[in-house]
Amino acid sequence: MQFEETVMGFFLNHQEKHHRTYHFLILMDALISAAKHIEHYYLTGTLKGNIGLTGNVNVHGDDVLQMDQIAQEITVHYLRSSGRVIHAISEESDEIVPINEDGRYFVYFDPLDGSSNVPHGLPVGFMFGIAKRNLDGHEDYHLRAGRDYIAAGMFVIPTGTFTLALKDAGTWRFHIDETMEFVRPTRMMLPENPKGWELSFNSANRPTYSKAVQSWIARNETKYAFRYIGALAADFHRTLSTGGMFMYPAIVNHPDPKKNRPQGKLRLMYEAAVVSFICHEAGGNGVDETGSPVLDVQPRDLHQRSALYVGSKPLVDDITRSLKS
Ligand code: FDP
Repeated sequence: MQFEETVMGFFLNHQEKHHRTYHFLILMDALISAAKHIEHYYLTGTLKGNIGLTGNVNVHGDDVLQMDQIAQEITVHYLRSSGRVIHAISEESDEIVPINEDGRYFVYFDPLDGSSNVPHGLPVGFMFGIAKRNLDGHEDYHLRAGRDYIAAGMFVIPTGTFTLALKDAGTWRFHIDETMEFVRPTRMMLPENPKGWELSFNSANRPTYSKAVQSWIARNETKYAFRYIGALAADFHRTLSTGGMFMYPAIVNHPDPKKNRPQGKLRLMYEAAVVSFICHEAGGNGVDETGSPVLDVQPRDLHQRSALYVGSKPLVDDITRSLKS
């Protein structure tokens, strides 16, 4: 028989090796429990009729699905019962979510990202970033740049995969086994050989991108395969395995100017910074529309948006030159 190392075994070893506290383990246990719970609801959602619309619209103007609400409720429940989280910032909540005054961590999350896949039962993401409360000083600010995160991760639901990056300790991927444990930590590094690299972006939006981005695509599109699932965690999961670049550029040339999104579409704190952090720990890079590292962007509001170019360094560096020119 073959036995695999479990995610908890991995964390215990990691914490011991780095002389860290057990608080982070408790938080990770809460996030993993939430992900398993969401995965269960997602898998059974079609049967139970849980995947339709609630009739509400969220802070971003998106229709709220029943699954969004279920995933939010589950995540807040587990974060609260962990006792380790002071505040959470969620895609599903307009305001900051107070969790536990004595908590040590800020958690930024999107419990069900990629909602257009939900009615089809196709992959969605549960994405999170974690920053530590400043326990020694007076400043306890939740608007943290990605560079300040201590960890970031994404579950691709319902595929049973979990990718986690730990600050200065690499990016790791886990798979769920027959007992519903995440097991077999596998170190992820973006492949250096460009042969299998892929590009991922919503090609229908192409005419709406800046001229610089449109010409970059025209110069590069025949060199790489093109893949787009339409859920950031699922698309970026591929990018990380195969190498290449995922992008969601700013929309600046829409025929209906009201539909332009010069700030980009993705949310900075629980989408763009999460995948940029994961990518950075796997040897890659992530930049915004100005070509600046996403991890350096200081958020000014909870639901700030960002354009995103993330993946293998040579490609991100190349598009950065175009963005800056
Ligand atoms: P969605 O709007 O379906 O929730 O930011 C959310 C997100 O999905 C990402 O997961 C995904 O990468 C992107 O938006 C998809 O947007 P398009 O439908 O415009 O391609």
